[in-house]
Amino acid sequence: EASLPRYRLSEVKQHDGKSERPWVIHGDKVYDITEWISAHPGGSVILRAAGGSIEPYWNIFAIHKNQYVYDILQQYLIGFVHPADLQDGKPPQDAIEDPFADDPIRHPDLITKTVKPRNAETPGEAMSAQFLTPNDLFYVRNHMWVPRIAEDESDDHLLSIELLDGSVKEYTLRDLKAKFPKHEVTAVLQCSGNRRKHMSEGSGRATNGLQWTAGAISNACWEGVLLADVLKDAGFENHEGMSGTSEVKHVQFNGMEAYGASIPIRKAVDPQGDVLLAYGMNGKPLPRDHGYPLRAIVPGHVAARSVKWLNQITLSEDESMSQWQRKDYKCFGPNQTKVDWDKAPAIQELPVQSAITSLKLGDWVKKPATATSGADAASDPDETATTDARKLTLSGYAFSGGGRSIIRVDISVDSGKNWTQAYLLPDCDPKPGSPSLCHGHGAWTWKRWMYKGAIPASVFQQGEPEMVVDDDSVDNQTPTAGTAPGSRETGRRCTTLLVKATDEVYNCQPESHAATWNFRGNLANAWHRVQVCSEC
Ligand code: MTE
Ligand code: MO
Repeated sequence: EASLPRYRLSEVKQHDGKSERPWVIHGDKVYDITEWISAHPGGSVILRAAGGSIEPYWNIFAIHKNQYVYDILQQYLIGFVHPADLQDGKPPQDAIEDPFADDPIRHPDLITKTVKPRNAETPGEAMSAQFLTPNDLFYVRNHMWVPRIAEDESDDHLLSIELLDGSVKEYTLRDLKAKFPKHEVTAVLQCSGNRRKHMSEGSGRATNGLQWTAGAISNACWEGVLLADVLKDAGFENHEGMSGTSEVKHVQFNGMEAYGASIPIRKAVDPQGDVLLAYGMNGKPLPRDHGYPLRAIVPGHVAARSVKWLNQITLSEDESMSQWQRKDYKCFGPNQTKVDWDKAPAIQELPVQSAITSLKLGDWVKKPATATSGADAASDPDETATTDARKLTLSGYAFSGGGRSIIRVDISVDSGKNWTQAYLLPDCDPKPGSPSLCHGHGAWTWKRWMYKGAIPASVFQQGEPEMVVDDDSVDNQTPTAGTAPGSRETGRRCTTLLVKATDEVYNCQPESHAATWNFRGNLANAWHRVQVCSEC
């Protein structure tokens, strides 16, 4: 080893992803990875690191921090970094490229969870205010950096489709737009980790993963071509393999930065499934964060399957080999923490979900206020027994996977003793000039709801509520706590507001997170609880 040459960083830099012999640095060592590229499990994405240090990439793909990976790399050692370019035995920090340096600028109102990679929630009021989430307020979930495709090159963006027999068809984005009819589908994307923080706090048990509140969900109108049309053109017969020995069971999607996932073929070719290869979002080109220039949109399924920066589709008997298909997005029982990943199916269709995204406590009113739009609020038995009540306006979303529509949203202002129904808002955005609405074959969109009513004074309980509540995702517009007129008692009095939704096949949400707790914190969909307090 000692006899190996020393290379200046400037020389290493010339061996970038475009050179004939790409090199990478790890520590003070230089490797020629030319031979590794075809065998690298993550594919040619390793070229992203070529010409510089591989460490920032390995920090993203934690899988590399394994001895066997170092052993592989060791085979490709060709020399060392020149001592003149080393500080404390390593290339200086500013010589190491930041994989995220080219990420786009984001809207300041997004609620940032992590900066590198970018993960950010849609603010509560943006979810309540519009049926279609504006592009720059749509939640962002990136596992890696954002690939860059120049605007004038986006029509040349290449999608390759590999059939079961190994043959490959290629389409540029220009081909897709020219060859296939344009379709518009309005669909929600919801991350499998939406409300994970509620699960952690509500169950009192920590979960692995980003601690999202209720904002890892958004709704947009997507424009693109139908995956089913493209697969047919590429030579896939819907009934292929029925008589043969092999059969296509999954459609694997790959993104340019090495993210991958798959969906069952049944969903991909379902004429009512509305799976898109999308290039537009709310009447504009896809923003970079959301997959520019091309992404899959799989309505009704967990958003992890809607692969962004899509450049490769593979028809296969098997699911995608990626960790996002084989691990990560699966659920186990509350007692199961050391698991055999293969024993659980990958999450596809989503369960029923709802959340409060905006809350406004109004004035105390002398007479019990009856609901103006909460359908059954007037029959609330508690209300007739009180003399004072505090006005309340709530809004939020409800959604169910698989195209199942929401039939009812139930609200309780007294921790679940009494229930009433929220008003389900019409889907269109009434503002003139807003993007035209587009509909698919299923209920792929969220249902926004509104509740206007009042909380009887008797409902506010002294002391802390027994339940841990989830309220930090809610846009709480109550300026300061008010005072119940005529009350002689003092102290903090609280109640818990609840929302739960039911879908068209009568699926409903679990009462507690404890019952559906899973160590990865996936599919947190227990009743959303928000505590409100008044000083009396
Ligand atoms: N596709 C690629 N290429 N890379 C990613 O990191 N994240 C997935 C999915 N598709 C991801 C991806 C996950 S987990 C989610 S929740 C959605 O994209 C988020 O889509 P959005 O950022 O447009 O909201
Ligand atoms: Mo996700």
